[in-house]
Amino acid sequence: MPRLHRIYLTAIMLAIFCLAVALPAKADTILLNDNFNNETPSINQTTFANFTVTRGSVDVISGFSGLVVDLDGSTGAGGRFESKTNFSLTTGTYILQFDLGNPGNLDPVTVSLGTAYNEVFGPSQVTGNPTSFTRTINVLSATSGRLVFDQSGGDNVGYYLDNVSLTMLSPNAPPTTVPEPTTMLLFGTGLAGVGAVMRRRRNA
Ligand SMILES: [Ca+2]
Ligand SMILES: [Ca+2]
Ligand SMILES: [Ca+2]
Repeated sequence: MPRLHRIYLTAIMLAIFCLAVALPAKADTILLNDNFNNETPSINQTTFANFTVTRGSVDVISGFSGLVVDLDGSTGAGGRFESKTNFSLTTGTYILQFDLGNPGNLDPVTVSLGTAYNEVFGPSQVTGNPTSFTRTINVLSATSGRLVFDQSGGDNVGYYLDNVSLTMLSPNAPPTTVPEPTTMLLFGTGLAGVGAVMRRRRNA
């Protein structure tokens, strides 16, 4: 193989290797995934696989995707719907997803995950049936917390909750990962090598 081609090939291989190092394999951890379809339909339901009702009441009813949870039950007091698990949140990135449907409810619901996340959803956010939400939560120092859906009001009409999931991304997964400076340096060296070969070829 001519020397020029060998240098060119080496530079390309180096660049590919550096890219592979900068993008490690993903291994996400699903902490919670619940579509409520195995619950028992009932007004003022108190028994759930993954949640407890710690204030007011909620209903389990047929909704847009099998069974859903009406966050304002039938007792005139909006529900506080809290995960049984007190999640241990190590430093990293978490993805929270859930669907909210709006059957004409005007009262906001507060969604929280310990001190790591807190957001209020009202009628201007929950417009469809269902409206899907995805939130990226960056935990900067280790903490713990339960996932809570706290429905205000007490007119027996709340948001419909469904398809709740919480996933911890692998420690090195995008979008928070910044490649190590040494990796970027190697990658840069590889590109510089390719550039030098290209220039030499042009000048030949
Ligand atoms: Ca469902
Ligand atoms: Ca209700
Ligand atoms: Ca309401």
